[in-house]
Amino acid sequence: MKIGIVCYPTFGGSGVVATELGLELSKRGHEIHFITYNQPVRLELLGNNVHYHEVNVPEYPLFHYQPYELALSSKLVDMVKLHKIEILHVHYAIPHAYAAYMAKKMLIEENIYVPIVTTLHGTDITLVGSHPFYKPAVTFSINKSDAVTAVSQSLKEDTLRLFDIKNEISVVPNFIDLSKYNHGFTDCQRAMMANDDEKIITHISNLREVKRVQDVISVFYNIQKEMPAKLMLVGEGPEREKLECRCKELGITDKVIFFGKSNEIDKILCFSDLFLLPSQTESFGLAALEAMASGVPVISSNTGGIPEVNVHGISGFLSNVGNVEDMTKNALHILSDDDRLQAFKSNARKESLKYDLHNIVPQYEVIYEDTLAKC
Ligand code: GMT
Repeated sequence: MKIGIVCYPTFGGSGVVATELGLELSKRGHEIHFITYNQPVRLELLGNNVHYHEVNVPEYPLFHYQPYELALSSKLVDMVKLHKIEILHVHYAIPHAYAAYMAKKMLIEENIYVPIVTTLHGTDITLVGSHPFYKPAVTFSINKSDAVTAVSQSLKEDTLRLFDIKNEISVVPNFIDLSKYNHGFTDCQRAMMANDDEKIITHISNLREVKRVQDVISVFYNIQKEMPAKLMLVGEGPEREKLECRCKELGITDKVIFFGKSNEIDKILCFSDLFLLPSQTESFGLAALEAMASGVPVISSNTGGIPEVNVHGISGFLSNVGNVEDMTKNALHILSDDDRLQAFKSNARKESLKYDLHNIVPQYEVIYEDTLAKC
């Protein structure tokens, strides 16, 4: 199949999933066209089957807001015609599903029919999409998609609760390429980060308020009072300055490493002992799955789709949002006994196996085939 993929090319989970999906589909013989405003961060290899088409939005002083949707839908029309793209798969409803629908309508005028598969990722539904300013357009574009998928059962339920949806929503969970998380200890650079007796705690996110990174700092502060430990914070975002100030106030600056954005999270996870994800809302928690694939147990909140990924008492523990005391108790329970830590590490890796891309990507292929067959 010739598949056009629209996504955010940034470090966010939706862009990562879309990129990994495209790369795997290309290995399975499909011709993939990424259509977005920058080369996706994990798109390192452009082979014969993988193409990237940049959407340009020329600045014009009359426009207070530059019309990205318009530029994207025009680009989609051009690329569908030029490369004979058969299906468009858009990740994150806003504004991608809307722009794809406009492209589809323009193409119908030229007797070209290209169906749209929309994948909902989380904040496009729970935070941004349900805002009254966007809600009618999001409802419309979900209902006009030829197929709709959500990355967790929880996100599907949220979508049905928050919007008036007439379309069927299939749950296709996020996935990872487990082979990338299979490091032997030879690849690990633990010694550069911490002493042998120090436990390494990690958090990876875009450091936005919804991630509750202040809770990460609080849990870590409690842990390091009980045992030697270091905190690795990976990612960039609006909360960073506040977090640095908080670490200073608590006197733990020398124990907290801010990595910024990283393309090598597997290398950081491979020397981690525990992963913290105390988010306010989380449709899936791809970062938690990436940690588990590296054999890192997860202490998380029990919000949204996280309980579908992190299994309480097996791959880690779940607590109510904001319950720092419970998260601390659970973290210390895992970290304070080496045999127990090893058992949780091995369970975390085992639980991640069901999300291997070889199990999940074929589910998208079936959706594409069914959608094309219906046209
Ligand atoms: O907030 C983020 O983590 C970024 C956001 C995105 O769209 O890139 O992530 C959402 O999609 C990810 C991939 O499907 C999910 O793993 C995240 O849980 C989801 N984030 C939220 O729901 C807050």
